[in-house]
Amino acid sequence: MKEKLEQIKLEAVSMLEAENADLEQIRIRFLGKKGELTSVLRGMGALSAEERPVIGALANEVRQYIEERLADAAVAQKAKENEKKLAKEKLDVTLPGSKIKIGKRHPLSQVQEEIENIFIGMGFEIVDGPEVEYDYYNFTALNTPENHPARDTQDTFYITENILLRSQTSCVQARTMEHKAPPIRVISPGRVYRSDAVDATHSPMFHQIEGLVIDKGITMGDLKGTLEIFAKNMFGADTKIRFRPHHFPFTEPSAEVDVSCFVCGGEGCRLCKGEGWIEILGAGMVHPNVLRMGGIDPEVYSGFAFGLGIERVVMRRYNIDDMRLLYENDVRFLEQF
Ligand code: 2U9
Repeated sequence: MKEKLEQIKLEAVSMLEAENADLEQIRIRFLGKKGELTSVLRGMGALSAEERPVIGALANEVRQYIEERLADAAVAQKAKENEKKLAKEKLDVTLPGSKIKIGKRHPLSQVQEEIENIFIGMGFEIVDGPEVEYDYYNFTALNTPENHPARDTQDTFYITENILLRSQTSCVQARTMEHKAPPIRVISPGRVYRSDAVDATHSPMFHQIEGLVIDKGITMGDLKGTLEIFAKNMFGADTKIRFRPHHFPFTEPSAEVDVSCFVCGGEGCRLCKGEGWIEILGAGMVHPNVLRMGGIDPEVYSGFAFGLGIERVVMRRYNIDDMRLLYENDVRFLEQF
């Protein structure tokens, strides 16, 4: 029996040393209920009283030995597995990385933000409103008569008889007057829609920024001063502005506002077509009817308003001769700005 136990021990060791040994199978074969060691212990009844404790002790020793070697083998196998896994997951940090293309903001967004920052610097707040608007806020509240050509379905996109796509952002300011008491100092940037065919200078959707200031004692001098500061910040410290009389239903008096050409400084060049001036803005003193409809007493308060098309500024500044380029999203064009 002693020899049998030694044989079991040797056999177990040799199996454990084999590559990829199946440890569970070895455990069952030698230590399991029907295993070889168990069957030796069962046969101990046939031994003499002197032999029994000797063989019993040896059997326990062999069992303990096999158990320990099984545990060692399990640790070794796990370590080998981990090593293999790590080798597989090894990262070559010296490999060149794949270049990430970083985009940038669209020139329309860049210029819009630049204009916003100039007015924020002068204490203006940015206000936002719906692009789908009632004709009341787009026209009526802005003193636009029922028969005005801008109300024509040829010029404005109507959704129903009294709901439309806003044709100017002035409606946001008309709404502001209703819920905010003066002093009011706001600008409203955003998309506007007009029923125009697409060509080099027209698009049925474009971007505007309009401004509104209402307080006691506001004069045309405040309007001129504000727009002059804007023009100098936007186009350069030497920029001058010029007002030409015009007509808008929502302002009286109204003016078109030119800035001195930022390429030639007023001498006359290709950009300003020899004029020395570039038309950029529309402006005027808020019509008393507009104040009244906004719930503001024109006997107490006065105000000025102005508006500009962002596309026009971008096109002039970067000498872009076709507006469609701004909407095509061709990266070769956009990455230049
Ligand atoms: C209220 C009262 C008056 C906003 C104004 C203009 C003049 C103007 C155009 C310039 C080019 C729009 O993009 S464009 O076609 N805008 O000339 N806008 S005064 O007047 C207002 C606004 C709100 C309550």
